[in-house]
Amino acid sequence: MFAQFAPRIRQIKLTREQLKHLVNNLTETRDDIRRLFDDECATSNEWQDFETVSNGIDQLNASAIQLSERAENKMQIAFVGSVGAGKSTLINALLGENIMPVTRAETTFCNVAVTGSSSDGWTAVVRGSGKALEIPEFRQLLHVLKAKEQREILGITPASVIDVKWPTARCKALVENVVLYDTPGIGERKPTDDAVIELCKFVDVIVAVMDVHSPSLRTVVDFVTAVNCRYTFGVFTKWDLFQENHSSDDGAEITIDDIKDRCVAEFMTAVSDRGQVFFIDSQTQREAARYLLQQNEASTSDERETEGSRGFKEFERNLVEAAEGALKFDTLKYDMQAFIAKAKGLSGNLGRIMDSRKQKRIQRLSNRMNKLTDADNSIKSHLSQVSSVLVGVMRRLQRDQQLAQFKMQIEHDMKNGYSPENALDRCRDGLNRKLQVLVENDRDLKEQLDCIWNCLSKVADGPGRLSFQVKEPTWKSEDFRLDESFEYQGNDIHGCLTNPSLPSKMVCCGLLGAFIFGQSGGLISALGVPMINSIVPWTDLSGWLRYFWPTSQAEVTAVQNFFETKVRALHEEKCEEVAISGISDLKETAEIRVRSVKRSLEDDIRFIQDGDNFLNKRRRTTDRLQSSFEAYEDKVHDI
Ligand SMILES: Nc1nc2c(ncn2[C@@H]2O[C@H](COP(=O)(O)OP(=O)(O)OP(=O)(O)O)[C@@H](O)[C@H]2O)c(=O)[nH]1
Ligand SMILES: [Mg+2]
Repeated sequence: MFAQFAPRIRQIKLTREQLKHLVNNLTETRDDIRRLFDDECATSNEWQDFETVSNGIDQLNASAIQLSERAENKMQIAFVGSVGAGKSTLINALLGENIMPVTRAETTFCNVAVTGSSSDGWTAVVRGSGKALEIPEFRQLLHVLKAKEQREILGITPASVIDVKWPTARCKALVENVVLYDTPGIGERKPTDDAVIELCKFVDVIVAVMDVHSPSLRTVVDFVTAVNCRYTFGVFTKWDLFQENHSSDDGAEITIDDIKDRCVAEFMTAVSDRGQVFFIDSQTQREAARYLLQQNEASTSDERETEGSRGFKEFERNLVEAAEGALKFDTLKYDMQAFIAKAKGLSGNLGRIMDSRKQKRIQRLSNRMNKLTDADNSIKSHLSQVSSVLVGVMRRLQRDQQLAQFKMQIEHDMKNGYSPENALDRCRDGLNRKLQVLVENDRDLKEQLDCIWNCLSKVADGPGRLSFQVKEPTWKSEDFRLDESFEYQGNDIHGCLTNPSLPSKMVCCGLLGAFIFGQSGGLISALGVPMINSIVPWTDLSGWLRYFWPTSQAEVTAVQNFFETKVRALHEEKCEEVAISGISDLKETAEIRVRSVKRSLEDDIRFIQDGDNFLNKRRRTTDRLQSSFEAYEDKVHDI
C-alpha cells in the first residue's frame, strides 16, 4: 500500500527541488528592494510593509527546508498531551508490550523515537551519545522521578531523544519508514514544553492524547497551533473508566453521546477539520493483547471487546494507514500547496511594494517640479516688487530735499576751503549713509525679501537668510568731466566742469585752483597757479568765479545752475544704479539657488530613471515568479 504513495511523494520532492530557484529569486529580489529602500530612505510605512513581506519570505525559506526534510525523512508521528493523559500507555498498547514506563503520576522524562526492526529483540540507544541501554536502565532513565543522577551523567535533558528499535512483526503501526514518538507531558514545565514543541515542528502527524475526564483541550489546541501541525489525531483515552463512571447516570440531562459529540466538535474546530477523533481504552486493549498472546492467538475473544477497545482498533487502523504513506502524502501535498500559495502571495506583495515605490518617486518628483516652478515664478514677481520698492526708496530720498542739502553742503564746504572734488566726496558719504538707513528701515522691502527667502527655502535647503546689500554709489570726479573736447595736458587737473551755454570754459582743478579761459584769452600759465592759489581765498563759488572772471551775475548763476542740474541728474542716476545693483545681486542669489535646485532635480530625474529601470526589471521578475508559482500550483494539484 505504501508503494503507491512513494512515487507521488517523490514527485512532491522533485517539485520542491524545482521550486528552489524560484524561491531563491524571490529572496534575491527582496534583498535588492531592501537595498533600494536603504538608498532612497523609504518611509516608515513602506518599511513596515516591506518587513512584513520580508519576514514572510524568511518563513517561506524555513518551511522550504522543512518540506524537503519531511519529504526525505520517515513518516514521523508524535504522541503529545498533558501529564498522565495516557500517551505511554497508548504506545505500549500499539507495541503490544509494556515498554514505556507508566504510572499514575508524571512519568516520561524525554522523547522516545520508536522505529521498526526486522529482528526479534528490541534495542534502546541514547541519540547523540550512542549509549545502548538495557531494559531496566531504559525504564529508569525514562522515569521522571528515577535515575536523576544517571541522566545528568549521560547528559539526558527533556530535549534528548532515546531511539528504540522494535520488532516490526509485533506492531502493526510500525511499517517501514515510520517513527512513533512518545513525549513528556506538556503544560507543566517550560523546558519540557519547548523540547516537545521543537520536536513537533518537524513531524508529519500529531496524536493529541487527552484523558477524556479532563481533556485539557485548551493546552492541546495551543500546542497544535504553536507547531502548526498539518494533521492531528485526537485520542480521548480512558473511555472504559468514563463509561463506568457514567453508567449510573441514566436519565441525566447530558448523555455520554452528548459529551462525545461535544469533544469531537471542539477538537475538530481546534484543528480546522484536519484530523480525526477516537475514544479509546488502551489499558484493556493492552491487557487483551497480552491475554491473547498467552492463550491461543487464533482464538479471538469478542466477549472482551468493549467500545474503548473498538475505538483503539479503529485508531490503530487509521494510524497504520497514515503510516503507510497516505497521510504523509496528503499532508505533504497540502503543505506544498500552502507553500506555493504563500510564495505566490509574497511575490505579488513584493511587486505591489515596488509599484507603490514607483508611484511615490514619480509623485515626489512632480511635487518638487511643481514647487520649483511656483517658487521660480513667485521669486520673479517678488523681485520686480523689490525693484520698485527700492526705486521708491531712492525717490523718497530725493523728495526729502537731499539735493538741496547736498547743494548747501557743497557750498558750505567750498566756502570753508574744500576743493569741489572733496566737497562732493563728503556729500556722497552722507548721502550713502542716509540711503542705507532708509533701505534698512523699509518694511515693504524687508517683507518682499522675506517672501523671496520663503520661496527659495520651499524648494531648497539653502544657507541662511538672504540679505540685501546696498552698494554705495561711487561718485567720481570723472562724472563731472562733461566736455570731451576739453584738452588740457597738465598733471594736476582732477576734474572739470564745463558748461557749453557759457561763453567760455571753466575748469575746476582741485586744490590747485582754477584756470579760466576767456573767450579769446590765452592760457594762464600753470606756473602762476600756486601763486594765485595762495592769494585767492576760497570763499564762495560766485565770489571765486567773479574774482577770476569778472562777468555778469547771470553767468555765475548759469554755472551754478549747470552744476545743480548735473548733480541732480547724477544723483538720480546713482539712485537707479543702487537699486539696480541691489536687485541684480538679489536676482543672482535667487537664480543661483533655483539653478542648483534645478540641477539637483535633473539628478533626481536621472536617478529616478535609473531606479525605474531597476524597479521595472525587478517587477518583471516578480511577475514571472508569480506565473511560475501559479503553474506549480496546477502541477501539485495534479499529483
Ligand atoms: N483505565 C485506563 N487507564 C489508562 C488508560 N490510559 C492510561 N491509563 C492510565 O493513566 C495513567 C497515566 O498513563 P501514562 O501512559 O503514564 O500517561 P502519560 O501521558 O504517558 O503521562 P506522562 O508520561 O507523565 O506524560 C496510568 O496509570 C495508566 O494506567 C486507559 O485508556 N484506560
Ligand atoms: Mg508517558
